Amino acid sequence: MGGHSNWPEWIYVGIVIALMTWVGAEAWEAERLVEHVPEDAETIIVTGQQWFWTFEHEDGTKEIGELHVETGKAYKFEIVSTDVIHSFNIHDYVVLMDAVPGRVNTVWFAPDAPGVHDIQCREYCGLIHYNMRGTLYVEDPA
Ligand SMILES: [Cu+2]
Repeated sequence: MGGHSNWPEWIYVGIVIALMTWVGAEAWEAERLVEHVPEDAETIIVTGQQWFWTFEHEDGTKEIGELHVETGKAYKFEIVSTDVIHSFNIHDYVVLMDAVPGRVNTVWFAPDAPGVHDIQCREYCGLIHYNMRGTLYVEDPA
């Protein structure tokens, strides 16, 4: 045993472990926030088909090609397809989820300000794919 001390190395190891724990916890929290659908979210069934989107609200109201939602609420999209693979995209709200035949994909969002936004299909799905668009209307509650 020379006069060598290990404590600088142990401090270094401790700092590395603390940093890795912190980065891991941050990533886990971000993941949880993105994945966790709020309890009170309203469900909207989104159906993709060649070449339009249909939206069905919880009360049974259906909209084709346009979707009306309110600020201050959270919405869970249950996304399905009746034919080929589409991809539901609200670019302004960073909503992007595939619509796959035979399964239900979910994604949620909570619009915060009134406005009008584009909805589009992000997966080439046939001849008129380019026209598979819709409009999102975010309105303040009446
Ligand atoms: Cu499509």
